[in-house]
Amino acid sequence: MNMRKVIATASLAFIAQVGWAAPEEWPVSAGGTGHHFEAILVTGGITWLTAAADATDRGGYLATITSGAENEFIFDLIKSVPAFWIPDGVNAAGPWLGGFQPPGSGEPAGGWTWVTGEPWSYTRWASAEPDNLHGTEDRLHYFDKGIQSQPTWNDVPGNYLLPGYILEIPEPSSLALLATVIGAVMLRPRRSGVDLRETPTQRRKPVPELSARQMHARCLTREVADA
Ligand SMILES: [Ca+2]
Ligand SMILES: [Ca+2]
Repeated sequence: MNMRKVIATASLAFIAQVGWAAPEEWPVSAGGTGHHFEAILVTGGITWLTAAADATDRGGYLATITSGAENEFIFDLIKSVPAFWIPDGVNAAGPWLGGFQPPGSGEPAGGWTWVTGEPWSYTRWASAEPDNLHGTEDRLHYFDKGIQSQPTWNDVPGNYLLPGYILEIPEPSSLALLATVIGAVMLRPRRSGVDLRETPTQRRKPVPELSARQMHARCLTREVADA
């Protein structure tokens, strides 16, 4: 068992998960992809990397969004479910999505990548996002800025404990290929000796954008050197 597998297994051992509902298909007949989506609620919160590993274990991946219609379809799964949102009185932090910045990307908007390697063509950033706050934000999640119930996105550090994630499950025939592609995408460009892994000890309390300003010193993202 390699170190990556050890870390993923250790991380998953810490979380108790509750699937919110049966996966919902985005039908081809309705202009969709035929993929299924499920909002996964995680008691105590979950980091981005642990969510990504859990999504793989469930036969899918963190949701990737390449159109406004897809963004709206996914957002409808969670927009009226308070458990998926951490409000701070001004904004609300929602679940993880499958976007990330490989190390060395231009900031704040450069290098954004979907875990599947699909084109980063559509975006729905919240106003003034991505802002790479404190220089540590490189993972994507839903962020309801101003509590306006809009399907907008934000960048945050991957070690935040957000309330869950969106699972996307493709058609069965494409699963094996996608597993290979996702592995390749998530491990590609990186600085020498550094990769995208985390350890359980890096997990921190969930903090919405404003609170993050005070929490910065304790929320710095660290990366684990290649084994
Ligand atoms: Ca960033
Ligand atoms: Ca941000």
